[in-house]
Amino acid sequence: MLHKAGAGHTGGPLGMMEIITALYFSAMSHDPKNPTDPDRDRFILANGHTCPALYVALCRAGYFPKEELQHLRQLGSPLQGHPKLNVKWGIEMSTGSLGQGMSVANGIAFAARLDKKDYTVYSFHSDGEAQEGMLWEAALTAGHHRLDNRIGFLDFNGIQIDGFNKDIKDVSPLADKFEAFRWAVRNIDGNNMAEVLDAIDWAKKTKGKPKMIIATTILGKGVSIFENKPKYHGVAPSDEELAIALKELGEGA
Ligand SMILES: Cc1ncc(C[n+]2csc(CCOP(=O)(O)OP(=O)(O)O)c2C)c(N)n1
Repeated sequence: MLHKAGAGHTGGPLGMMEIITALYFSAMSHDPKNPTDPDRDRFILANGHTCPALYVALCRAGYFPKEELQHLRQLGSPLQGHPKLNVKWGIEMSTGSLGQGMSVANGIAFAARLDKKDYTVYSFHSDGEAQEGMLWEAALTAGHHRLDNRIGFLDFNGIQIDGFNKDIKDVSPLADKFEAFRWAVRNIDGNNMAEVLDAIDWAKKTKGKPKMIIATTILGKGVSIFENKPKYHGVAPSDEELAIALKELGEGA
């Protein structure tokens, strides 16, 4: 998909596939045949640039046909380079401006409380995004209001657009920060499916607070030439790189 588009973000999506898979194929209550169900769980991809991960999950779940993936980033396609609100295709919010997703997720969680609905609002964030002040304002709001219908993930791959997070503006220690903002926090290896599933189970059972799962992941996971390399934050694979990637991912070159 990214190779065809000739542009886009390769590394982040590869590193978050275990979490996205666990959410859409195990944890979340959703039905592609009834996408506007008022009782569905919601998912907000705050680091919207990683949307190829979301698009493949939504496609595989049955929200839209596979051919549509070939139109990534083309004018007129619903699958833009950053998510565009389209509930029928499972896209719950336009995102990409880093920092805003936490507020959006809180708003939906407040709506659930007012409507006396018991759906869960999941949000997904990144370490680069955690440099945005707005994220912390919203984290404070969720903690203060004990929004326990909120489950967040923070993808700590240590890389952002210009290099390594620790060199640019270190967001550590994240667990201490969220705990200080009255969230329940769990640290996991986000590329270990058993740990991901166990953490979601923990988050669903933990009441009285919003929950944040801080997931250490590897940018570009599964493809040796991409892994942990800041360059692959935001470039699409070349012909040669695509062949290597597909081979290593077991899809055949
Ligand atoms: C408010 C805002 N400022 C700047 C950007 C440009 N931008 C896009 S991705 C990115 C880096 C984000 O870091 P992270 O999500 O940790 O990167 P990844 O893990 O995907 O490499 C930046 C600064 C943006 N999308 N929104």
